[in-house]
Amino acid sequence: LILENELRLALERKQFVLHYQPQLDVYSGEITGIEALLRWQHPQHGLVPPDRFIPIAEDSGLIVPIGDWVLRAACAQAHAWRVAGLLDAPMAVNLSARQFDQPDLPEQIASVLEATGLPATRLELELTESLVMREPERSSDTLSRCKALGLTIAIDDFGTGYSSLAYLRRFPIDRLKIDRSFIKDIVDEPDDAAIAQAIIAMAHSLRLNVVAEGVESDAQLSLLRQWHCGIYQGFLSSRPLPGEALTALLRGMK
Ligand code: G
Ligand code: G
Ligand code: MN
Ligand code: NA
Repeated sequence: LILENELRLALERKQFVLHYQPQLDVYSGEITGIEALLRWQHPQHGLVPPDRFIPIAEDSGLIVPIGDWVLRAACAQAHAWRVAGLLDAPMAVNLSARQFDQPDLPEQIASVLEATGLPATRLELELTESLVMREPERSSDTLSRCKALGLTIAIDDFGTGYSSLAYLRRFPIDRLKIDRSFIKDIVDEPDDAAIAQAIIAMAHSLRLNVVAEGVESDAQLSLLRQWHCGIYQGFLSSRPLPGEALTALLRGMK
């Protein structure tokens, strides 16, 4: 059982870490982006995954200072890879509802970008479909203010919420991330293949780019290529890795 107070201490004691998962071009294999994923390095329990503590962080409001730490750490890492000449692709950060609802979110982000030196064009925000659909008008306004800074906006876990793509398209968004649950069985289940293919085609016709999540096999990747899904992410290419491990990988690619 994780208590709110433990989370507060974890933040004070700097026990949060980010792992990073590459996003790749389906054709060239080139790294086109990185997603930052939060973990808690617990002194007794080891590495705790976010599902175990983010709900508590959200309920308690602690997700706001934790999220601020995530944003700073991810931007600082992206800037470090840029100046080292290792990677110049955008860093994607997941935002929770509480963070998204902060009235001064765009100003907070602008100040993190300024402090870390990362250009706004190298930061992407991932927001789930259900998050932005809670209050569509308000979301649209917040997203416009973020876009005005130069950020990229991705809709995460796409397909699991209740929005229609046409409705969502009225938001100033750049890309869709097709939820892993739709990608999982595309090789064996014709219905899943049809759904994935339809999402990709519709996204293209609305000029959104598409990322397939949770790609684990070459057979899945080959279908995604066939369907012109531009970008993929998943264990096939890499698990989320600690910063140092990804730095080593990027050095090895030079
Ligand atoms: O990395 P993993 O597959 O365990 O992530 C599980 C869930 O936690 C995903 O839904 C992911 O979006 C979410 N998550 C990971 N890192 C963060 C973060 O920094 N902030 C928020 N709000 N959610 C995150
Ligand atoms: O909800 P979000 O898309 O942010 O969650 C990303 C989560 O998916 C992370 O926790 C990450 O560890 C996990 N993940 C990434 N790639 C794969 C994969 O290929 N297979 C599985 N099972 N999980 C993955
Ligand atoms: Mn995500
Ligand atoms: Na997702």
